[in-house]
Amino acid sequence: MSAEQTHFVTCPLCEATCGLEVRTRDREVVSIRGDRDDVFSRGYLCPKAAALKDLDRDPDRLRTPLVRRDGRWDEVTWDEAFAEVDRRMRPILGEHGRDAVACYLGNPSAHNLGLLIYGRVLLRALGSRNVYSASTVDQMPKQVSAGLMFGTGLSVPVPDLDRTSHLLVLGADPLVSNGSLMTAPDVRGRLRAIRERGGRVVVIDPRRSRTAEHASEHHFIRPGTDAHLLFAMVHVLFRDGLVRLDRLADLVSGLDEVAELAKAFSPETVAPICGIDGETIARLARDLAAAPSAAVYGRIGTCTQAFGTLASWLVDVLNTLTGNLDRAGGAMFTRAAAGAANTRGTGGRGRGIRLGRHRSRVRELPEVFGELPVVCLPEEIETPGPGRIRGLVTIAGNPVLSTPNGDRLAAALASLDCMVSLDIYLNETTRHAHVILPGLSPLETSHYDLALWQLAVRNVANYSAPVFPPPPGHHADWESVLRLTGIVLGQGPDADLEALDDLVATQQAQGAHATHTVEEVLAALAPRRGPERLLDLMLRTGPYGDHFGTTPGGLSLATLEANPHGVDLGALVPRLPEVLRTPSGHLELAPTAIVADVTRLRESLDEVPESMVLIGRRQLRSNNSWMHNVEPLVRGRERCTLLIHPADAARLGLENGDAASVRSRTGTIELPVEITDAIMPGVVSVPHGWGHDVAGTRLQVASRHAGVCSNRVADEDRFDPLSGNAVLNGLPVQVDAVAGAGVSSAGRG
Ligand SMILES: Nc1nc2c(c(=O)[nH]1)N[C@H]1C(S)=C(S)[C@@H](COP(=O)(O)OP(=O)(O)OC[C@H]3O[C@@H](n4cnc5c(=O)[nH]c(N)nc54)[C@H](O)[C@@H]3O)O[C@H]1N2
Ligand SMILES: Nc1nc2c(c(=O)[nH]1)N[C@H]1C(S)=C(S)[C@@H](COP(=O)(O)OP(=O)(O)OC[C@H]3O[C@@H](n4cnc5c(=O)[nH]c(N)nc54)[C@H](O)[C@@H]3O)O[C@H]1N2
Ligand code: SF4
Ligand SMILES: [Mo]
Repeated sequence: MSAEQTHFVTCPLCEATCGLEVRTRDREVVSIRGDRDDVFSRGYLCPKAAALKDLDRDPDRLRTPLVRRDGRWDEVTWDEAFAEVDRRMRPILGEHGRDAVACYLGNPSAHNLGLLIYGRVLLRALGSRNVYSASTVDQMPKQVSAGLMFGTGLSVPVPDLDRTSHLLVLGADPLVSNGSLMTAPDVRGRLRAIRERGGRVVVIDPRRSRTAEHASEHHFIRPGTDAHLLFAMVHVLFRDGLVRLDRLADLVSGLDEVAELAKAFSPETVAPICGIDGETIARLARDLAAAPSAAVYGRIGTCTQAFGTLASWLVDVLNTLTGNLDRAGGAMFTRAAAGAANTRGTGGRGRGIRLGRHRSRVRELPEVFGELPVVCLPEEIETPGPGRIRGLVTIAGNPVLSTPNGDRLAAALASLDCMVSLDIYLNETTRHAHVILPGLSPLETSHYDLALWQLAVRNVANYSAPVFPPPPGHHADWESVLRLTGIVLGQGPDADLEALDDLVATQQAQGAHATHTVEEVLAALAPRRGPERLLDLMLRTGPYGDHFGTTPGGLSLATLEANPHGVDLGALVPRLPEVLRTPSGHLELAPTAIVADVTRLRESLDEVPESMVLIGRRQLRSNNSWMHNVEPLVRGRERCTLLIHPADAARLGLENGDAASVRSRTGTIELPVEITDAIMPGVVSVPHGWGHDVAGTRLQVASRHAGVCSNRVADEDRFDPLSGNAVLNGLPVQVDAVAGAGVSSAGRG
């Protein structure tokens, strides 16, 4: 037995990017703790970090490629797997064209350096319009509003948590989710610090969430009405003369238009819609304006709803109108060390974003950032005609559980001529694949959070080498993606990966640097290959980079390798106007597309509210649909429950633990109720990602803690028109007691 070794790595499981200290002996994990010296997380971690060990040794985690033949799964070699992919994929591309093969990219691909870099390479080589991702069941509204206002899709202002004196949170529960579009380890500690320095945390949520419990103030809001509330706050700012743009005055376009639009949304008008009284709404606006510094922050609850883009836009309108955009303690732009579109070129002006460059075939929904709304995926597979999807590659995604009307999608997947899944489990989605290409254990993968450090509350950079060497011959995800690239390029199943990788590196090095030739750049990056070579390129040509010697002392991957606890690049700094990439060079406060959608919001003022609506919730010991096969995380009492208010429970004759049914146009689920006044009357909540009672999977633990899939009742016909994002919160549903199913059903039928 050899000596113990200590590794410092960044946890890849969620957006908080905690630094971990992983002790190992041989191929065994001895312990996982928070890395106290991590420059960002300072020792913080959540219960999921320890589950990395269980995930690593989970016997169900796939370790060999699988090919499905006559309803049976055969373990095959990598060469056999890619030969099978080529055999199935080639005729589709040849006979039906590029659009006949689709891709779906799931959430973990945003936490995976190799997939972030090489995923794009595959998509470009494939050239299909049928690109889908978890983004349109998540943050697409925020990307659309940020893109239109500031010029790139990831120019999302993040709350300057460590300096703000007032934080207004809508539709987020960072004490449970550990934060999103706001990369910040230990949100709990950071929010506590706001209150300890005399500031306030105000939470708007239809449920008294963990975050709400720890806040200074919480208000219930009727789901899906955040845009109404935020517009009314804008209304108050204009009405009471509280708008102050300060140094942004010359940069902002569209101020008068916003003032005009807000007129229809007085606090008194929206109060009955939001379920918050007019005086409270006015006070929320005045408090925000009066705070020495303040940030408005909205997340899943404000995105995955009918007015997702409008709500996301209004969050930053409020940040701007109160003088809090781009100043310390307000909502600021991260200046990431690598990969950010808003650090490329000179800045201050750019091409902006264009939406709807093409449309989906069946419903003609517009493209957003090169992808189509995932609510279109089932119909694009089912509907005959030219351009029909016949082949699908899923990359680290489980859309059967994560996207609306998963049952319809599952049936559609079963009809594909070729489905290839890059995944570490045989689950509800990948069971429909013909070939599964398993990625590595997270402990066998290097990590640099290319996407999420673009949204961090401090500027940080941190690289982790793999804890364990990958098993010999096992492909990392990026290598599988590169081999698929070879296949869609027509080079067959065994294209020269080295040559392909060199080609990718050469392309990325072109124009990457002003004073160095491509050959010089490539020579400087040698002998690195794969994701490390491209990460080094991004770091060295990034805003803190060494520019291959031109900026001595600047960052490179070598710097990060020498600093295993990360490199702190400081608190966020003001970046306007340099951060902008809009064609006008202005901050577009009233983008045309968004203004046009305000009509829909105005019309909703006359609608009669639904009597019962469904929302979701996240759970600390869970990660969307895929950490449920880890025993320590699912142990204990049933967690897939329906939260319901006592008044609603009484009306429906439900008692704690009784079974209730939740029905919508698309389906019905049955689950036990948990009666609580933490949820607003007229609202019920079901967590997503459950529903593991599906035959043909290899999830021994998860199938014993199956729960039900809330997306059975999510309707693919409900989406935010600007972003194509699915509506997953505020869904109208019918709730009933399930006759005879409860334990305490005395006196009821
Ligand atoms: N009703 C409702 N639905 C929702 C949401 C909601 O709030 N309510 N939230 C939405 C959100 S925010 C998101 S992000 C989506 C998530 O939607 P998806 O990304 O489609 O689903 P995940 O559950 O994250 O599934 C991740 C998959 O990746 C696999 N995987 C994990 N690590 C790796 C790896 O390193 N390599 C490979 N190749 N595979 C890996 C897992 O086994 C799993 O199959 O769900 C959305 N769905
Ligand atoms: N433990 C854990 N952590 C996670 C995940 C996980 O599954 N488990 N998933 C990760 C992912 S992929 C993401 S995207 C992030 C998401 O991170 P968060 O956005 O913080 O996600 P939630 O915890 O679901 O919080 C959403 C809140 O919105 C509220 N809400 C619902 N509808 C509305 C509405 O109409 N208006 C308002 N104002 N509020 C509403 C819900 O009650 C809930 O409290 O979390 C990430 N972190
Ligand atoms: S909060 Fe997120 S990043 Fe931190 S340990 Fe937990 S899962 Fe990992
Ligand atoms: Mo997400």
